[in-house]
Amino acid sequence: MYLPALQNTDPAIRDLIIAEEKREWDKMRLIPSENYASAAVMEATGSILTNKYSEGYAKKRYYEGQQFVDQVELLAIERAKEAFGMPHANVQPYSGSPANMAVYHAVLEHGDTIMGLALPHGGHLTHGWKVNFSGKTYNSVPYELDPETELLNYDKILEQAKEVKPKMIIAGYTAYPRTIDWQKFREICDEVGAYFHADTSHITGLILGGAHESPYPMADTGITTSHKTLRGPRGAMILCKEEHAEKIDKAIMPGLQGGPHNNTTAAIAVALKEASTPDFKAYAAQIVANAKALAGKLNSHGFRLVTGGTDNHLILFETQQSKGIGGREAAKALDKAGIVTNCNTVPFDPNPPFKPSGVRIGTPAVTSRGMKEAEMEKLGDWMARAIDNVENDAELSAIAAEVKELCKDFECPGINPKNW
Ligand code: DSN
Repeated sequence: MYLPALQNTDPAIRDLIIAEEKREWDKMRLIPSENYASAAVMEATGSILTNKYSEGYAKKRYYEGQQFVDQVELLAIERAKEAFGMPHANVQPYSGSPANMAVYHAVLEHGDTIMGLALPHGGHLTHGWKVNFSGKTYNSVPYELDPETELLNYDKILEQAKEVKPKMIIAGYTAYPRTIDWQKFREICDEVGAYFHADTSHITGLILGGAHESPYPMADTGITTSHKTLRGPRGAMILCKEEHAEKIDKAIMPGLQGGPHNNTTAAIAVALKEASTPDFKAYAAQIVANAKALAGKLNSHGFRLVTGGTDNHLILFETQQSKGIGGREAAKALDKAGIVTNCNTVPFDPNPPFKPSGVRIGTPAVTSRGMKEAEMEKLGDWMARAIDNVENDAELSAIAAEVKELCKDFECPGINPKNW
């Protein structure tokens, strides 16, 4: 019997977990922020470390009984410092949003001017979007992508920064398919006297695997979630220069959070260990190779790709003008066809975020299953077929059956179908 204690206590939840495991096994998961955590990461996440309260930091806790939890946290910190090459790491943030909040709280005053990429252009909510705390607490003056190329225009960002004199510039995105020139951001920040804050959440796995340049040690501060390309648990880390360390630690605890989630901290340590292996390097390179192959295939089917392609794990493609199908409609049809994506605005989208013109996809999860370029070719064909048949449920079900058949040959880390 699989999950026997749950079967005894709460069979409804057990059934839903197994149903989700089957969904994750049977479908091509292309949401670029999702992945498969390894069995080792899952064991740490599900461990008894969840039982312990540890407000404070190693050797300076408020409660007793920290003999082992201190070691877990110190190990995670050491691995984070070494992986990113930064002098200070805080591994306690519950996720990316509180991590960003803590950094702003530590180095900014309320009302200070910040510049992050506008949300509809691929920025994150917490990079100064108006409905978010970051846009309400700080004077957010977002930068945008170049209307011609849909790329970051570093000259324009510098021009804007000289005009608005931000205290912080934020780089790192959720829907930008190209590499980021961190050195350019360092130079812009130096020229206007701003802090350079990097949010590498989406691309941390690529950075640690050598498939994207690192913003460190150039950035003053940085955050990353731990569950995207990094493939760890749902959590986050903050990296920073020594001069910000004390303020950032205080901003997390007691400023924003109580006890850290020690089971997550342990799983972050495991993920960082996994990320230091040659296998992880190969995985990072394959993510990019797969994204390029899939992008090429979609392009050949007549989809307009934002920026014309990809250099990382992510592809943003336009469906409204390319095919006369809205992004949401396309994403729903793809889901019925066993291909899980999310609808997304494209830069300068004439349509609102709830009815955007594009679809965002990424290759981290399918790459974790061992899929390669040949599978991406098939995937691109299925996607085009599904979007050509958004109202044809029989055709979408037929594609889903083909997808499921292919998925049978590719194991999902952390899931064992023999358990069912
Ligand atoms: N929700 C994440 C993403 O999908 O990119 C960002 O926080």
